[in-house]
Amino acid sequence: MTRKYGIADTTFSRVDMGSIAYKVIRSEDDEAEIIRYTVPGIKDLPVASKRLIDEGCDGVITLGWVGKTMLDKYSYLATSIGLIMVQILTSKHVIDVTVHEDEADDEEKLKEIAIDRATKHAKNLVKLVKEGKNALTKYAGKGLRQGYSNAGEID
Ligand code: RDL
Ligand code: RDL
Repeated sequence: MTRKYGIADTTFSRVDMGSIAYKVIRSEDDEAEIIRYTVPGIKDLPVASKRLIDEGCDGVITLGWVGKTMLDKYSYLATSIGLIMVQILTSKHVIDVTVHEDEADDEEKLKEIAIDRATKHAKNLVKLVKEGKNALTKYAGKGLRQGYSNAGEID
């Protein structure tokens, strides 16, 4: 059966992470079907994810961008709870890639974080969908990070 991946992204985002996720998923799973759904902002991502799963996606990656204000941060908290609810209701992974605008001062660094985070999590999603529960077990406890270099294991 063809594996099916969903990509949910936003027009609010300042980096086109949806296209990055698309390319990574395509190169990691060349037979896959990929459906992309672009919405205005992060609070629209939970329903977009749910609809992608209802359409048969085995897993979804969301790509969101959070502004600097408290209101933006509350919007992300609501979004995150919504995305977790979608996962619980559907028993499917919704891998949440979020870039917080205050993670870096300059735009180049923010873009770097966005590309790294979207790329690494797209790979994580493909592994989880293709191989299941133990796909990431060989990396357990390794201090892996997305958006930055890895923190590493404490020995
Ligand atoms: O449903 C339409 C909008 O309410 C929805 O798209 C929101 O996610 C938009 N939005 C905010 O209202 C907000 O206060 C966003 C942010 N902050 C944000 O930081 N990032 C977004 N959307 O993607
Ligand atoms: O769905 C993919 C990720 O969003 C998810 O794995 C998160 O749990 C990753 N994550 C954060 O986004 C974050 O801001 C983690 C932490 N902080 C954290 O402190 N510890 C984690 N994950 O294990």
